[in-house]
Amino acid sequence: MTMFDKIRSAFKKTADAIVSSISEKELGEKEIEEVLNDLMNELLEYDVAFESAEQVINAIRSGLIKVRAPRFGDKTAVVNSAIYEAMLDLLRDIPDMDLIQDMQTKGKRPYIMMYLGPNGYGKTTTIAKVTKYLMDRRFSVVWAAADTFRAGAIEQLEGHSEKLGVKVIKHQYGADPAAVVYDAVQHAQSKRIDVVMIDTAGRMHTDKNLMEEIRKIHKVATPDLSVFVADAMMGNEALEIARTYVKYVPINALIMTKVDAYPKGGSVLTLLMELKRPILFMGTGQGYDDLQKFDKSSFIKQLLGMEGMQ
Ligand SMILES: Nc1nc2c(ncn2[C@@H]2O[C@H](COP(=O)(O)OP(=O)(O)O)[C@@H](O)[C@H]2O)c(=O)[nH]1
Ligand SMILES: [Mg+2]
Repeated sequence: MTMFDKIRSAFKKTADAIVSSISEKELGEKEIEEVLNDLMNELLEYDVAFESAEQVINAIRSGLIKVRAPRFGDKTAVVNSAIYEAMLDLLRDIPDMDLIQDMQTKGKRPYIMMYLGPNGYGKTTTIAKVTKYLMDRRFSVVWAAADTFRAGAIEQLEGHSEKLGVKVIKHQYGADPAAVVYDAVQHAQSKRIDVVMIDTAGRMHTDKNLMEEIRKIHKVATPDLSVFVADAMMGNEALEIARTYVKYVPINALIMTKVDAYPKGGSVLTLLMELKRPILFMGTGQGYDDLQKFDKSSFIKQLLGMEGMQ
């Protein structure tokens, strides 16, 4: 099982069933409803939230009703492309975002990125991956060890920094994270470093004091991009947590981690649809290069098993 296998098989089953029913006769509403009913159940099983699943079903229904199957020729392609267009249309309000393009548009040096989310979701690992991505493209990066709370957090960051050759700005454990951020930004300014990445302490959304603290760090940091790091395997829990975070700090983008270990696949679609923030990257493993740039069109093709198509 690899990423998205389950949800992909659900979409494939839908397309196959539609194709076989149009080869027998005109595509009737009754057949469509039966097939979509099955799809709905599978989407729910694979972590798509109820409201999102309903929207998907409605979009695909309106797409399929317009399908005129060719008498000869490739019915599968026609059906797949109707589903693809319906899905793309469904996501039209959610922009794609390219990190480097955003850096260039904002034109700020340093460009400040703040990473947010609960413990274990993959913030620190993702910071290392995105840093490698930027360094491979000739940008310089410095890290702010603003997780001064969890034992071992600074050492974990330093472990990555030695391998990648990145400087870490740190204080003692228990120090004010906002002060660490301030120092890191000063450092970047004086050394003309392109990007500051802020590793914040993981916190549960229910901890009001820690959530207030994140608001304060955000105020001092004035990040150009605050990223919520969402563990794909956590499904609806990640969605609820992100919804609370949004009440405290602006979240500009998402990174979905651990999609490699998550065959169900539905939470990526759910977070995208429910939070309406662009997904910058997907984490696809524990290595530094296990990072996939996200765009809606390739994502939908992945879900529909259409990767090879133009
Ligand atoms: N398989 C897989 N594991 C990941 C991915 N991203 C992070 N991890 C693992 O998740 C665990 C927690 O990551 P960490 O960066 O420490 O999370 P943090 O507490 O949010 O900083 C570590 O064991 C990482 O190796 C990913 O994309 N795929
Ligand atoms: Mg961490």
